[in-house]
Amino acid sequence: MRILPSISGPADVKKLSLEECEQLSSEVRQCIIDTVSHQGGHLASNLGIVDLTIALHRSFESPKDQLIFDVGHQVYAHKLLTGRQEIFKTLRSYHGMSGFPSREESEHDLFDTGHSSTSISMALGLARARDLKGDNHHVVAIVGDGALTGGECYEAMNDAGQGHTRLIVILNDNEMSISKNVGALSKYFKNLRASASWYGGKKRFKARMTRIPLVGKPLARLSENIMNMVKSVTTGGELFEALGFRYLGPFDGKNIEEMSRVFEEAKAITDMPVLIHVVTKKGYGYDLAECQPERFHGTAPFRVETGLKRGLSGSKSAAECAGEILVRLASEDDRVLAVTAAMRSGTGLSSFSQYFSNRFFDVGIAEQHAVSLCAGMARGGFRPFFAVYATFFQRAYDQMIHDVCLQNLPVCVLADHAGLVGDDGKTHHGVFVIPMCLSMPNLLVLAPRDSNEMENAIRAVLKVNSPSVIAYPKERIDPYAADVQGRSFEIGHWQILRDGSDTALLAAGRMTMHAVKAADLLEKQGIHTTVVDCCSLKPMDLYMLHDLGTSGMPLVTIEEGQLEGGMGSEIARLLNEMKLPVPKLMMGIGDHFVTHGAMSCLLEECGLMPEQIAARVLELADKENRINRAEH
Ligand SMILES: Cc1ncc(C[n+]2csc(CCOP(=O)(O)OP(=O)(O)O)c2C)c(N)n1
Repeated sequence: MRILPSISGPADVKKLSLEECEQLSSEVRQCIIDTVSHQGGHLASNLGIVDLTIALHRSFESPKDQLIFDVGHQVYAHKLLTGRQEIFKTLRSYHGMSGFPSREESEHDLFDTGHSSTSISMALGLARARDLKGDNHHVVAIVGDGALTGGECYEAMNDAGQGHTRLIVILNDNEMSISKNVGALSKYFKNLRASASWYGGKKRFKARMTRIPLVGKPLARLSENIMNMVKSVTTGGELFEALGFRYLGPFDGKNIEEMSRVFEEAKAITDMPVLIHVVTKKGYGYDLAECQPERFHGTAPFRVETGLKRGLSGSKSAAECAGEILVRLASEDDRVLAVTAAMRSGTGLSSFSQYFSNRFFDVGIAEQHAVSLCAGMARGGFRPFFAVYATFFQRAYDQMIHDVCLQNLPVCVLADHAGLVGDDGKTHHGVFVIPMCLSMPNLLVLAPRDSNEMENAIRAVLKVNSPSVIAYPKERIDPYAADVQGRSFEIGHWQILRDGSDTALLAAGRMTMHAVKAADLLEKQGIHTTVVDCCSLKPMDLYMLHDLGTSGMPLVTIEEGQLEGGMGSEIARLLNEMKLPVPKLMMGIGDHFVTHGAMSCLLEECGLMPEQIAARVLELADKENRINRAEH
């Protein structure tokens, strides 16, 4: 009999025997494999944490006890055990279940998260709130060894340690971030893990000694004392102890019984925070994911038997194009360096890291550090390129202003996944990057429409001595999105892709091609449209903007980002300064967070599909005509 269907909440998990928990564990894993193979999602991390999640729900009383999963990409088992089995099949689809914790979905999810290394701070906040109110529940942060490369974790531990706050942190150590984990700490965790096999060896040795008649027991005691002395010099959680935590571990993350026992032990420690080190295996239970945890960290739908992706992969992603361009540039210019914050393959830097291993730096999940590091490298005479998803670049807002722009250093941020990203949803859309950057003095902000223009933009910033951000989308991009006559990419210059006299559409990045498609639709309705690629968002092309402003055509701006403080707002501000009419229509994303789902659904929800753009321009043209007729 299957157990999973009978689990409607954590209370049902508590009723199970150990053997039943083990059966539940394989059923949960199977359900995750089946669902992710159809829906796509984070597979390897979720398979690795199943037993730990079951142990958590056996020992703690969620939602009274508060569980906070760092990042939140590994909560599939948690979702399945907290009453969400029915909707699990809709994982990551439009109007379906989120791939991350979601307050809207369940009282067992305390925060909507997707960015790394915040869980210990949030847990400490909850623990302090509990103590101030005189409540008595447990607060538990579950954080990966990758997430623990993020500095905020240490800010939080430093703070928790000083206050002796009662708090449980579980380190879910699978030796992996998305790729192999990096940094000195990953070596430290390796030593701690080595002590796990040491523990196992010690247990087996002691058991064997004890079986020797008469002298066995005293000998076992003596040898244990000696072993403990050796251990205290070689291993232990000194780092965490120095931060004021009690360190327990490492423990086997597949052993539900042992974890349950340790959790009970941790619950009884009330005078200080506790860190429990649990060793898990990414991809556990699905051979292909165990062997290729990086490939299966986040995956598109795939065939379970072969692991191959369903559907054709088509042309290159924008990230892959950027990576190839950087390889070309690095072979021409020794000053070119590449930096990633734990996203080597995601940002297309795998080849670069192989060809130029001494000019490639993976700093861990540390975007703030990455930006300041680039500032230092640029100050030292190099040309660092920091490739980062736009949403994670938000982390480094101040470093970008203070360490890069204020110093006017030639650091280039390749802001990948700019605009909407689809299935990952609200925590991952790169829709704030343009508004964030437009206000930074000295910064060049560029949004090329295709990979050819991307190369031109990257080459252009290498020729100047300024900080820059080059934003491009997640999706695959064409080498030549539009057949353009005339000049190609130049900083501070826009390009006219269609020349019409009725309306002018101003767009950048991916939206440029939506504007071209909308113009083609409008042409069929007899409306002749000018389409301007505003590829240089800062500085803007003031001459062309002036010409457009004086042309008498109604202007329409189209952007795949927040309207507040975005491209359209800036164009309106500049036109207003020129005392010219501001745009008649500004299309983009309003003052809200956009949900998850297929890209086409999200673009449609935001009114940014070519047909929708054309329809709104038609409406505008009708309105303008009526006004003109009334005036004459
Ligand atoms: C600030 C930030 N940067 C980058 C990422 C992308 N990211 C998602 S999961 C992950 C690796 C996390 O590793 P770990 O915490 O060890 O969890 P695991 O997947 O190994 O279980 C990264 C880099 C992110 N979510 N947030």
